[in-house]
Amino acid sequence: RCQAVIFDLDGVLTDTAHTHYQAWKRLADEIGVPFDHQINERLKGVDRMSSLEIILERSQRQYSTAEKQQLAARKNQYYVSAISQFGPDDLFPGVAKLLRDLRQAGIRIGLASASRNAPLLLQRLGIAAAFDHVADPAAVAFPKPAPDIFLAAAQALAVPAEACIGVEDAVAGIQAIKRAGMAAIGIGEPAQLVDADRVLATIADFDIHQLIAF
Ligand code: B16
Ligand code: MG
Repeated sequence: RCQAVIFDLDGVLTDTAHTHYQAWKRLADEIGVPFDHQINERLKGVDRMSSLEIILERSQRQYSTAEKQQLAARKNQYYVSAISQFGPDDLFPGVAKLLRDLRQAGIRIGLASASRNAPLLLQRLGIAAAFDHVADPAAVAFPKPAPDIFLAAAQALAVPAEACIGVEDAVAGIQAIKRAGMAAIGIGEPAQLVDADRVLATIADFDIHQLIAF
């Protein structure tokens, strides 16, 4: 029986999947590298430097480690300035109620985002206090699709993995949840998120009574 729900952030609680896309797109345009929504699918849930490596696969030239760090920092500036404008209205519909309902039902609530900007974003969205634990992506050995960040969240919540539900919009994230031994709810397209135990079109479709018995 479910004792904890561990959420991904970008693309699950708010539409930052698109904000990340716009920041990468601006950088890619500036350095003349082709980048589109199809390549962007591979970036979802993937950490910042690995995302840059995927984008640079199509680059005509080689970049040094120092140059790559500068490119990643530039993208992050674009991203941070965009999310600084975010507020509670940028939560996907149904998120605030879902977090309240879970708390009322005694379910522990965790966050397993790959984003180093997650604490800032939770503050801007006004939901920082709703989480019993926010896992630190800098503190885990391996990023998604490794299970580490979901396992770290479960451990901090003191809930066994098999009693956790993970919620993700990314292929890499669903893999991480399954490897952690948790039930996986996908948000998005069933054709894309084939390894999920169930796929919902949006987070507003999350029916807590149906899913707690999962
Ligand atoms: P940052 P999630 C992930 O967040 C995003 O999906 C991914 O596109 C992004 O590259 C990654 O965070 C790192 O973000 O550059 O802010 O550290 O989906 O795991 O919440
Ligand atoms: Mg995501």
